[in-house]
Amino acid sequence: MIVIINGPNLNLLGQREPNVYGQRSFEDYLCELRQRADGIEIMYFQSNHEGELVDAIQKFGFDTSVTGIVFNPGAYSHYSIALRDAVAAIPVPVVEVHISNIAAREEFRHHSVISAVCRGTIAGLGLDGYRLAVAYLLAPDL
Ligand code: CA2
Repeated sequence: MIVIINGPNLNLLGQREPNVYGQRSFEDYLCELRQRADGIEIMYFQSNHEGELVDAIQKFGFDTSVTGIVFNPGAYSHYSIALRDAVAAIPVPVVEVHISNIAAREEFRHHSVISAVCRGTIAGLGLDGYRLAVAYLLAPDL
């Protein structure tokens, strides 16, 4: 199983700021991703609350049936040491995804405190970043 975890405000995808985040809701995108995943189960969790995200990282991160976690921590990327510590504590590999190119945006978005404890980071490729992260986690040695 692959788990996708989205952080704060990502429930608003498709409703606001289409110039930055696109016009598609995550649920709509997830439907297509699941169809393309060819029988691989993709679990989805979104929360606007830091502690709930820590709980989810711990829950899925110690679950032996989880192959990998795709994590978009949203704005928490830039300052949540609690989420960084949670990711650092788990054995399941985590790929960080950002829909927008955070390096090309405001200075405060340039640094993610989560990146260093992730297997890798994909940023700026829109929702396609999630598909690429799932593909990597399913075949990291290819
Ligand atoms: O680019 C990304 O994926 C971000 O993680 C998105 C976060 C932002 O704080 C990070 O710097 C980069 C914000 C998500 C907000 O999503 C919205 C979607 C639609 C309308 C309003 C917000």
